[in-house]
Amino acid sequence: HAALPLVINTWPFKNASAAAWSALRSGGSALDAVEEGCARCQAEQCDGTVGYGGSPDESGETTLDAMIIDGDTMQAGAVGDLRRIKDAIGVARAVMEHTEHTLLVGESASVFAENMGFIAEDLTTNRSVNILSQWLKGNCQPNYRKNVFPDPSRSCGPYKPRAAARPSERARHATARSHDTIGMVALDRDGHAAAATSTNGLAHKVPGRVGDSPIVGAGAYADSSAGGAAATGDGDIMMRFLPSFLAVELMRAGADPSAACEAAISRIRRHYSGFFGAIICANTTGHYGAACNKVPGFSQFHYMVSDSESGSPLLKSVDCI
Ligand code: SD4
Repeated sequence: HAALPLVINTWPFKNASAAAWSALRSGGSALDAVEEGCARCQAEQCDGTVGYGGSPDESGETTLDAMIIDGDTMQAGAVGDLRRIKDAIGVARAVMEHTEHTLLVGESASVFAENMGFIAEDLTTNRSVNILSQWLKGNCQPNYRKNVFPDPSRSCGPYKPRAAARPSERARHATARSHDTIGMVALDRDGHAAAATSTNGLAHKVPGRVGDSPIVGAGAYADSSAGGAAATGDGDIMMRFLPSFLAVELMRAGADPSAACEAAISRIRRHYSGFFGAIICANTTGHYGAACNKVPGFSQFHYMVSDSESGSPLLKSVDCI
């Protein structure tokens, strides 16, 4: 199925695939394509897990992580814990193009964005207020503090430190499974690669938490001499293994994309058999693949591909290993 140009992205985010595809077809670079694809998801609030108004942290604020990498020049830009700015992928690209840095975080990233002309606005919506208030009421999912125990006077909400107790890993994964991130890889007609991610992370995260998505080699990676990859899932675990970097390096060494994706998942599984996660991979000849870790409630992963054979976004799925 080698048919360049090609766009591949995590989850069934069809309009994002279409946006990236039309950027490529109208002569845009792979870099433009992944930015436009992620921007579409941010504007549409894909699954409530990309863009504003989703996954409020413990304090109720939605904060964004995003990254973009150019596999030709190996330039990259990223933002973590970005506040009050909707277009996280646009800010990531501005970091790449207008600074010598790779990653800006938190309030300072927002100030940078405002200085670059991005509009500051509240990212809260009725939906995110509702998610927070359900959580505070006790109709909640676990939070992300280790070695802590809920205030006994309420069954959830902000947690009090207490020694030697921790939320179960199982509960943590059940929460993570409802969260998706857009991760996208594009290859132009000549096999030039780019990758990008955009997410609002995990609901009820500890304020300041930054996931895998804006970390080069973790959330995504691209190198035009080998290919690209992007990951989704429990970023706190996945970022310890640089799965996107690993998959690209395995493709460089000759692995086919499916095998490279599976190996990246297997590496994490050696330590965290119950982790929630998936990865997509494409090599410079336009072959692609995906893999996911099979856990209760997650046995198949859906992703989108647009290539010159299909000419439009196609929904693909892979059985988890
Ligand atoms: C994160 N990796 O912030 C993201 C969330 C995600 O499917 O992809 N969930 O950890």
